[in-house]
Amino acid sequence: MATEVKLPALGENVEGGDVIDVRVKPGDEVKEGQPLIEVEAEKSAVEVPSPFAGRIVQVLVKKGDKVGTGQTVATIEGGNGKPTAAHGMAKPKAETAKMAVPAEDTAGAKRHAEGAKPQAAPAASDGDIVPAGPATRKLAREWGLDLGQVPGSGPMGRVTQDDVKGYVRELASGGSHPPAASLPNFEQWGPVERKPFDSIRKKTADQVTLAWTTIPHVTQHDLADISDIDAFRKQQESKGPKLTVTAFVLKALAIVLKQFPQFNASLDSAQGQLILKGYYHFGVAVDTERGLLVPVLRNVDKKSVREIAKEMAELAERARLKKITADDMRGGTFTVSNLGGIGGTGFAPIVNYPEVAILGLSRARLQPVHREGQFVPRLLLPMSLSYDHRVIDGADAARFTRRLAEMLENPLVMLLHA
Ligand code: CAO
Repeated sequence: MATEVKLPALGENVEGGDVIDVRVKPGDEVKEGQPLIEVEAEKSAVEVPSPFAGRIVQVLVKKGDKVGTGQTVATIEGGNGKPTAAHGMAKPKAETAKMAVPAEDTAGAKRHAEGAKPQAAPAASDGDIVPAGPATRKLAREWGLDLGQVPGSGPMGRVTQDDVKGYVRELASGGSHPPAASLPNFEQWGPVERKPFDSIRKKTADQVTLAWTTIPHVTQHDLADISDIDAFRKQQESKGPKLTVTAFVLKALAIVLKQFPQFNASLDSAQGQLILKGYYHFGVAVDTERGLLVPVLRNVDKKSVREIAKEMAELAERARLKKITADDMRGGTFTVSNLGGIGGTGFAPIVNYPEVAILGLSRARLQPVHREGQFVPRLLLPMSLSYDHRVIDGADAARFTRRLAEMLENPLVMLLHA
């Protein structure tokens, strides 16, 4: 018999939200904890996971629908309608086979930013199964946390990703988060406008806070002479999709990352492992009207510069037309942020957690370079590599940016690499 999956309470005084993504269709086999739909409520996205493994019988909502708390969103058969023990639900009831896991940390960050005391159940004691979803467990493992120490704010003390992230921030700030300083009444000095902090802004805020509080950052700067690449780009202008600076950098990066695999990695501190990834999927920061989005270009190492340029332009266009999906922004191994179209001489980007390095590009400028006894004008591209110092040493970062610069200075060398 099929079991109904209902929309759980999404937060205090939140009666429902808008369906922004439907991840399954009838007939799909789903695993316990696998997201079924994504709902935006109070401008933050919430994934509604499958309460148990089974087969989807019906999906009763579609993208754009408004759904209320308690409304049936799907029916599933199999799994006895009960979450398994591995899922961490202690004493499941029929009603508790409905749960939501925040896709990204928003409530936790907000709670801490506001300096309010978390409304959380006490941490589980030794021997208890800590109720938490697979994504939360993974997050805790990545940080080397004992989930039992994290107070859970969900139903029946369930630990959410928010709780884990909030707990990490609290540890990072020395154990007790200082209350946010109260703001003065700005209106006393003149007119002000109060605008809501929208969901993309909130997600960006959470992501950068997470990265900044978790990763010890260092930034390495270097310059790459891209005069020859620029001349070639211009020469190719009439022959198909525009070859951009970003496309050449992405291509060179895929080669250099194979030589420096620790930069294409994630740190699993719980397992004491560095996870070296054998695929090269690069996030590219795109400036959109709605704010920063980072779609991922996949298998860059297997693509030509022309293909990369074309795909990059399509991805950026989709991002700007609001056609990008959550999946388009997942699975990146390294990120590039090119602010050179706007200007600047250098900046220190924040690593896109759980990656370990990010490359920032600033505006390439003609500069005098001393060569064979005279100064010649060359186009120099400023590169700023921020990296996780737990994983990467400064000397390797300097070698990495130098190798990348050499690759861009002698683009023919790229032909020698697979
Ligand atoms: N140096 C000099 N000129 C550059 C350059 C650089 N590093 N990067 C781009 N340009 C030039 C381009 O050649 C283009 O000039 P022409 O039209 O004369 O050829 C112009 O600047 C605009 O380029 P672009 O921005 O479209 O370049 P792109 O296709 O290489 O970049 C993208 C695509 C998506 C990276 C870019 O549009 C973008 O959104 N950048 C902003 C990223 C961002 O917001 N980062 C911050 C994240 S952290 O807060």
